[in-house]
Amino acid sequence: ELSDEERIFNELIANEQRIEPRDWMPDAYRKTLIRQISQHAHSEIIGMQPEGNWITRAPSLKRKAILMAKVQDEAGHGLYLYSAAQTLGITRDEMMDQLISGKAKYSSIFNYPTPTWADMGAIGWLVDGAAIANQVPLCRASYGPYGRAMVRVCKEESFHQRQGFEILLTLMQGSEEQKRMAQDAVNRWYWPSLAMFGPPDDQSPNSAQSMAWKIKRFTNDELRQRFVGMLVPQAEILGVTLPDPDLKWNDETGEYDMGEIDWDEFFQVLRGNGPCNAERLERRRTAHEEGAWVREAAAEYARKQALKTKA
Ligand code: FAQ
Repeated sequence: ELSDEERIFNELIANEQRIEPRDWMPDAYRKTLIRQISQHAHSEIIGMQPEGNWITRAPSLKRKAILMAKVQDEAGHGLYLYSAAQTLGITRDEMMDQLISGKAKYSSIFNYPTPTWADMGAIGWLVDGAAIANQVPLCRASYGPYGRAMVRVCKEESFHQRQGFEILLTLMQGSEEQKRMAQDAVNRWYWPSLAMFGPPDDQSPNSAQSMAWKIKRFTNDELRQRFVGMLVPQAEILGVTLPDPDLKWNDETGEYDMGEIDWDEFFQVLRGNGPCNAERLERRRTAHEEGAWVREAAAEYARKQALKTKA
């Protein structure tokens, strides 16, 4: 026998309506949203580091201004998403503790290094491209604050994706050395960007329930497939090669066949053993410690303001 609350919840989901913070929801729904939204927020915040690495070395004032704006957008997305997660009853402090203690997950992709300027192009094109493919359907997520956050985030990611594409296009029209640098960055980011969509469907424990709740609208493999379909014509325009010798159009399935992702590598990165996991966490911890005085000052200011309004 379903309770009235459960019946109302199920009807809202069935009718494509939204669950809002004060609505009743199953504990497991709340938990999975806190998990996904907080991981997503952490990804945005950690995701500032690989590109932050190039702000001081961008090749021109214009490139520097664009890169700074992009990295600031990522901070904004993170804060926006932390706020959405807070509507579910977790505090910012709890999430921050989970992140800096190394307990929380964030996207595997941000544990790879950015040795060259072309990496800024490859991140925008491939990483933001994958983020858009994954997040456009999340604009219809059943939880209101998350879906609405995604609308704005996706608009900004589209700009990010184009700026990355344009960096690569400029390099591909440059010297032989610049072309080599662009191709090398694409070679390094291609496979990790495909892994961003998560494990294959038969190894994705959360997908079925999240789809039933209409948080996720497509499976990991469906979105990955769609992403590859978007990349192929864009790679042709750029003149870069996608580093998958098995990538080939299949007339029967109407999709691209592709090579096998290195899932061992993916799970190693999730366990903390990627090339930059330790560095990313260490940097985040230091930034948190260095920011302590800002939090203290803000709290003190708020305390004094509250006293003033009382007086
Ligand atoms: N990395 O059962 P599933 C960005 C975990 S874009 C690390 O399939 P689910 C923008 C997963 O959490 C990147 N962990 O899980 C940007 C789960 O672990 P748990 C962020 C991963 O949730 C661009 C376990 O594996 N985007 O930041 C990954 O149904 C450029 C089993 O997996 C989002 O977070 C991974 N790649 O599907 C910023 C999008 N994949 O929690 C800066 C929202 C899976 O059970 C620069 N999230 N795992 O311990 C989602 O759409 C979903 O959470 C998926 C995973 C699709 C990522």
